[in-house]
Amino acid sequence: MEAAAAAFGCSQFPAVRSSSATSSSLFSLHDDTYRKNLNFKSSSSFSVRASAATDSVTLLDYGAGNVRSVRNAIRFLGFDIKEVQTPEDILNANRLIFPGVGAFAAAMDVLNKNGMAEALCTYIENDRPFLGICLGLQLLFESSEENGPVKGLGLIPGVVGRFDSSNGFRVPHIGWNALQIRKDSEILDDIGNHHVYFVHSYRAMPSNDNKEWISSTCNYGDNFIASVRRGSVHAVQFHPEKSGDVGLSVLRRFLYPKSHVTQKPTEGKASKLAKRVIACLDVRTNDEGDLVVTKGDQYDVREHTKENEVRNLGKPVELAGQYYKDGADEVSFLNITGFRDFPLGDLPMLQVLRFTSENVFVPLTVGGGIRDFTDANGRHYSSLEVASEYFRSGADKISIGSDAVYAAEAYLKTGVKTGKSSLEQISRVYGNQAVVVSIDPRRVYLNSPDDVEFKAVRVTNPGPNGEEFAWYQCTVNGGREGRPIGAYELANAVEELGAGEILLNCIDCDGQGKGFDIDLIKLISDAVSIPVIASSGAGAVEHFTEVFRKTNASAALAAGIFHRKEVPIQSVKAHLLEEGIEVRL
Ligand code: 1PR
Repeated sequence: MEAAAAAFGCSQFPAVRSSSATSSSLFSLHDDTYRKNLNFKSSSSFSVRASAATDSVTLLDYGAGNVRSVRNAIRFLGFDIKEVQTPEDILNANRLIFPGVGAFAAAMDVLNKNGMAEALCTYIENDRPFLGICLGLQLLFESSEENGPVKGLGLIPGVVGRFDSSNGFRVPHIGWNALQIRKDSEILDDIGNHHVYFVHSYRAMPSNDNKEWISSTCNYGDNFIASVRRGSVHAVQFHPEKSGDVGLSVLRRFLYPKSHVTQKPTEGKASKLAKRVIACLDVRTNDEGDLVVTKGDQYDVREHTKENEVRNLGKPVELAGQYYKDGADEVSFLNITGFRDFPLGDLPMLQVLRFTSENVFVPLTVGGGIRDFTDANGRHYSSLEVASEYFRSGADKISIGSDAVYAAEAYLKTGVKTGKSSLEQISRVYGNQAVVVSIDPRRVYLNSPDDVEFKAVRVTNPGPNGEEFAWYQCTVNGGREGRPIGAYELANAVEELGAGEILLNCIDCDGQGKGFDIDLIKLISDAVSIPVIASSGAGAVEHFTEVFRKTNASAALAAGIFHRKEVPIQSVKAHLLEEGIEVRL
């Protein structure tokens, strides 16, 4: 099953397999115990629930995936969820939501085996209210090339194929892109001017045979099908449950057809893939045992006082909720002591994810401590189990730091992909779009690029002794240990090993507020064909413009300026917009 679901480039959020070791029973303590320790404020502090539940919606979760975000969004909108247990539950549904997760072949296999494929076809052919999401759209087509060809439900003419990365477009297609509305689609009314969140490597293409179905397209190199509609049957390639207010409004229109539409999305003007602005929360336990958001200077997170306490900049769940409200396109949590603590022993971090994902409807990434681990009792946990628990708790992507460095070093030494590293395993099972590699390099100045075996660049600002070159040495364990590998070599290796995105930090710039390391970001974003997130050093709105103008970064991440409330996310976006850089509003 895991192998079958090996969703390379699969177009969906991570599929989560059950695992006895990480079953939720392992974490049976009640949420309330942790709300207190996390200083968690009730969700009502940053969300307004829709009117009380008047109805239920039937959810087709065929057991291969993590549909926690869809569940959270449905509940947030005031609906109860009925689970599909049998094909009859599909036929008896009032409204059916099908959030496809995992790989096309694995999904079809499950649907065919348990009789649900036939029930789905009957339900849809009878024009019953249906909303397919992501793979839930692709499965309606005749077939897919994903690990295939594999036959789909065959309701819509066409073949689902992979994006072509040869024309310079990064694959997976990750981020907020604009829709071109092709026909009246009820659930998409008014959102043509807005960005919605996509994450996929496969897509269906418009043709004469399927044109009657198409309600919107999206441009990413080619025009692909972003949504279809016929009568009461809708399906979308993007993720409404991760598309903020605009996405919630799509779900609301499906759940409350024609009436009860209380909220229109705000004004916007979208035309292509937007540059993302990401808020990052470095999280750790302070000396009093509370989980706090901290932020260091060049990775030193302790105050320079007599007490030398961990800098406390706020509460993780509250800050994440605030950044969502402020317009962050994604929120990242980095468990910065994860390298020495066992993350599955770190229940508060998992609870942070659970509570955050109930109210934050943009992608959540979590990193820190993702590796194989043997506890004091000799019980072995694989990195897959660690990642699985993060996904199950609400993460959409996981981020690997130290362990990816070791994997890349081994790969470059032997030239052999063992398939055993955490990066390879998680990517194989969950798809590369779910795996970020976080790089923590330190600049090392050189007089000549020939002084080192790693890729060096001519630096914009010479070093302290007039050095004109530098290489970027990767580190592990929160910057504590330098490794014999450069950021350039690491980035290329981890792309080959299955990373879907790179989070590119720079220890020298971290917390300095003097701007991103443009030389480094240009080097890496030109070297790989997966998206690169520029991180470290943002101190003013102009720094974001600079990084997007001068490099091929797909996103820019900041921490300190947001936590210290020096520059709000809205100001960053307003400035980017003024400078002609497309962002999601
Ligand atoms: O090695 O897999 O356990 O992952 C550990 C993760 O924790 C890595 O992603 C690593 O970057 C992060 N980390 C470890 N120690 C620290 C530390 O600060 N002492 N945080 C740390 C690194 C990186 C950023 C930061 C930006 C933006 N933080 O994402 O938030 O540099 O900051 P700025 O805008 O204030 O300049 P593993």
